[in-house]
Amino acid sequence: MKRIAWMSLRMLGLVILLGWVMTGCAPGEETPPPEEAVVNVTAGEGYFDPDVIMVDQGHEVTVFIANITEENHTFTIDELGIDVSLAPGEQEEVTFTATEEGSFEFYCAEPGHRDAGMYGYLEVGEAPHIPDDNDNNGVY
Ligand SMILES: [Cu+2]
Repeated sequence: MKRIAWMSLRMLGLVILLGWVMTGCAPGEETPPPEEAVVNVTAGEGYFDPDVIMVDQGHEVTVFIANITEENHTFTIDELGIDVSLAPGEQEEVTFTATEEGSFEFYCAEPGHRDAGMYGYLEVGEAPHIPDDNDNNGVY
């Protein structure tokens, strides 16, 4: 009895695995879910680190922004409608899909901060453009 249960459990596993492999490889079917890129950005006194973020087009990008200063900052990308406010010491995250190729400036919208150096660029490249973005969180 126990042996039968064990066998059927293994069969079930095999069926699930087979189904997964088949749906994963079937050509011409629905497109796979977007790949994800996670990026950590520090908002410092007069800078963002990193100041260049590279991701592949079509990827779902999550940016964690940590404000390590005593001031308010924002993480703003006009073209993508992103405008995240960060209180002193606060951490926020924003998720978006990089649908368009191109170079998008991100900056801090607090008066004078952009001029002081709080800006950088999100570079959305033609996929696949980074061989393995898991090694470095998509950041170069
Ligand atoms: Cu700022």
